[in-house]
Amino acid sequence: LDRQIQSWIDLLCSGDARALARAISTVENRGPGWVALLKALFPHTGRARVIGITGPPGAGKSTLVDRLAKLYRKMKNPSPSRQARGFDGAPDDDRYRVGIIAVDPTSPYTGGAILGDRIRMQDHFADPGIYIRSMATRGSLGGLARTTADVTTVLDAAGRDLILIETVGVGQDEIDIVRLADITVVILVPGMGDDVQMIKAGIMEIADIFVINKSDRDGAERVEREIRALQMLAARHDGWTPPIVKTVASEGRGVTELAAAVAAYDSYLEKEGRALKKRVENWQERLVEMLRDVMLEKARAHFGDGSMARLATEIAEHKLDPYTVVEEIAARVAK
Ligand SMILES: Nc1nc2c(ncn2[C@@H]2O[C@H](COP(=O)(O)OP(=O)(O)OP(=O)(O)O)[C@@H](O)[C@H]2O)c(=O)[nH]1
Ligand SMILES: [Mg+2]
Repeated sequence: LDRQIQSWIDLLCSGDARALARAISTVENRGPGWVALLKALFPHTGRARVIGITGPPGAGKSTLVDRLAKLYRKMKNPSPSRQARGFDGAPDDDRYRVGIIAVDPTSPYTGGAILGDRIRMQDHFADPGIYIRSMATRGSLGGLARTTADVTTVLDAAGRDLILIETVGVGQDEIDIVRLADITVVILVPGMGDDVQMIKAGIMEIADIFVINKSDRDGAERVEREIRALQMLAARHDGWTPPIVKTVASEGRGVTELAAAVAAYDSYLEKEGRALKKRVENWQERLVEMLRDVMLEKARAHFGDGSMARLATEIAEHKLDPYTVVEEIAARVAK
């Protein structure tokens, strides 16, 4: 099995798209050997920049991600991680290679592989330098945020220099997902009304860059003023003031400016070890989650799902107290 995994990984690291797809499926479905695979892949990771892109439904996230990916494909990567290794037969190996994870997507991309079997046959005409994966599985086995993190690991190992993660910015899952990003872009649009309240609540504080998309519509200035007002109220601890970039994604306007803002934040991160610090914070949270998963799984294996229900019944009927139950389960799992 070890040798099998090794040759699989060699294929994957050389940029083979089929090996990549298989690895992602294995990780996503928690299929046989998924932990062994991630363990083996981890040493090959840490090079990719992960960019989280979030915002309300229909804000133009997919359109913008698509434009951004195509722009990066035209840009020379100053430090290509796998020089001249022949990437899927693509001659432009010195360009950025992009991976896109679309979480719960509703609209398709045109850049690389496209969502859904219906249009998957277009793969042949697409740029192998853009790999797109959709994750539409709510309540996925590992939890959406953790699965997304693991898929990011796979893409990183596969030599994707930039990984763009699109999520609809609504729930805790989405906030967790953008937390695993190095750079978080929050997209707003004019005329959101009450949505701004939602944005204020959680998303506001995670934005490294703001985008006002659909700036061809009335009200872009007003959104900009609102963001500035909120920024005055709550300055970031690290001293970074998130820039505001106006875009019209459907026409490709402002995309170069967005890439410049990303680059600016990237160099800011590189200073004073900020990137590392952020990753330490991310890992601290992820470690706790991973531990919780493993412990829970052990507890479940020990008792079986049915006995959890039985214990719950006995607690509800006050025949048992929950504190003792948890103590006993923990003691058994620890053995
Ligand atoms: N007027 C205008 N329309 C845009 C702009 N950007 C995107 N759109 C349109 O807005 C619609 C939604 O765009 P998507 O890119 O699918 O938006 P999304 O945020 O990915 O949507 P969900 O994934 O469903 O949340 C599409 O019809 C786009 O063509 C823009 O800058 N101006
Ligand atoms: Mg979308």
